[in-house]
Amino acid sequence: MTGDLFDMLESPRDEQVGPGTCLLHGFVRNSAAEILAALPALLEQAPLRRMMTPGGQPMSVEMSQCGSLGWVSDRDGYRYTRRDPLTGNGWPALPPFWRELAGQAAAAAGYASFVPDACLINRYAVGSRMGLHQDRDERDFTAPIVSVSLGLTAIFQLGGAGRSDAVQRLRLVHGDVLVWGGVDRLRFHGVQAIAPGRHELTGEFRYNLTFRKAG
Ligand SMILES: O=C(O)CCC(=O)C(=O)O
Ligand SMILES: [Mn+2]
Repeated sequence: MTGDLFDMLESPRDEQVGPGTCLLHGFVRNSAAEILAALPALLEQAPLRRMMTPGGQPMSVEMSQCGSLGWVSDRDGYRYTRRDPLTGNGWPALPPFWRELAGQAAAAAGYASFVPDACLINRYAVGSRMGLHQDRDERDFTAPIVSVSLGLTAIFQLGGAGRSDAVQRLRLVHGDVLVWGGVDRLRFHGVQAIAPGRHELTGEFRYNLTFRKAG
């Protein structure tokens, strides 16, 4: 059996997990090392930090941003800004090949012409989690969210239109890309506490990149 055929049999196909939600198994697995290699320079310009919730609690996940807009949370609420409040500088530019990969993933999920202007970089240590929320600080909900998983595995909770709707649990492994948009664009979602483990490329962390059209 050739390696390619073996890979095809081993990799599950793209999974339509909701009317507007597609799980692209392993979509960036072969580009993962290259994606991760771009991180240190970005994080040097805009360091990871635990932002405050509007209620004054530090978030569990460490975050940074790149693109012309970056998402910020503090006592004044959630919003996109052109400058990093930590450094006063503009956010680092979105690496062109990240933008291209995000566009390709969106197209594979049925969303043509996706051009993100913001990318949230989330770093989850073991035990970090993200509570159920909607991504609703973007100006235009016609563009999808493209979410790339790297490193340790996550259990992603995909809820419904209401906070207390039942959640579906999706296992997101290194290289998976989850895309949600259309009628699913405002579904609640979150990430369960990351289980202990070690990944050869990311050590004891999970990285998640979410690409958005924010402005
Ligand atoms: O880490 C994930 O898979 C999801 C992250 C997320 O929902 C967000 O950054 O808004
Ligand atoms: Mn989100």
